[in-house]
Amino acid sequence: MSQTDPEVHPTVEDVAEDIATMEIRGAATIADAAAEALAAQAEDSDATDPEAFRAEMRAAARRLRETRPTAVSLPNSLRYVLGAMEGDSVEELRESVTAGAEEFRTELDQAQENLGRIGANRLRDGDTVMTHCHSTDALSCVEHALEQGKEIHAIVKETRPRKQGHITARWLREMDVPVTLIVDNAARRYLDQTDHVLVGADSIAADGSVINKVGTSGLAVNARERGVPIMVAAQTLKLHPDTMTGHTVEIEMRDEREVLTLDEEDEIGDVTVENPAFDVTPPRYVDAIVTERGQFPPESIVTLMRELFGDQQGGEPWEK
Ligand code: RI2
Repeated sequence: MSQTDPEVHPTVEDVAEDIATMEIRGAATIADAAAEALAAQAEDSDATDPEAFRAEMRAAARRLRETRPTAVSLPNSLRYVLGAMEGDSVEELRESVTAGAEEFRTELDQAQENLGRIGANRLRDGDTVMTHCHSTDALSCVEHALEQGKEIHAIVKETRPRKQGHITARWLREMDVPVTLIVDNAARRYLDQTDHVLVGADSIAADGSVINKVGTSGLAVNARERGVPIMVAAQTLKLHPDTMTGHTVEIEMRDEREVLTLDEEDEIGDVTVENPAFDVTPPRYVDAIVTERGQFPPESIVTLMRELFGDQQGGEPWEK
């Protein structure tokens, strides 16, 4: 935060902290929490003039933006809510922000539902999906397949270092889906028993590359070699507008202690630990990107991006 930035609301501070520490995680969930936090900032603001109110909202958005760099759902959410901010008085501005946040959150839920219904059509009765990490968009496809009366089995990768596969296993069990949990290194062996690799995305680039939890690209290469289709469930909130103008997606590097505890390091000796949270799967390893607007071969996702973002240029609303 710069010296001149106004104070942000404690809810914004808490949500930012929870996103950074991954108490709140998953691209869609992060976007939802960020929109809710902006609404809290707007509701409780005691700014007396419109410019002070706008400055507070920008400071809150900046604080949320700086937490994690890779999932574009976060800046897309902030852009949506701040883009809705309009009015001449504090009251008008406040109302426009809270209404924008509510609308965003409703659309997010709706998009996930619609995406799930489309993705479910790719799954046949009796299919086995292999999952990586935990994606609410991916699980929406399974949920809708079950609603269509299909029986689905799941092979769930543990997903080191944070074992987010455990969250997926829990959700699937709540849906009564039979789950086989495997360590990441066993994935290739179990591809023989898999009908679809089903993953989510944190960002999708204009060339159709999929940025998702580290390990996705290796899984996709192995799946392609075994002839198993790779399906990416990603609502359009995951499309990264900056990649249309040549920018690349920053890959978050997380704390080395997620990989190696201090005690473990004491035993091993001094080592360098690298802990990238995400990797990039090139479009040639992806069969379909399933969005709420239909399913797309990765190479054609750019047409949807042009339609959604147009020639969107210039700085972000929180940078003014
Ligand atoms: P949904 C997660 O990142 C995973 O990489 C997951 O595939 C992706 O977000 C999308 O999740 P992290 O926040 O939006 O766990 O589909 O690092 O829930």
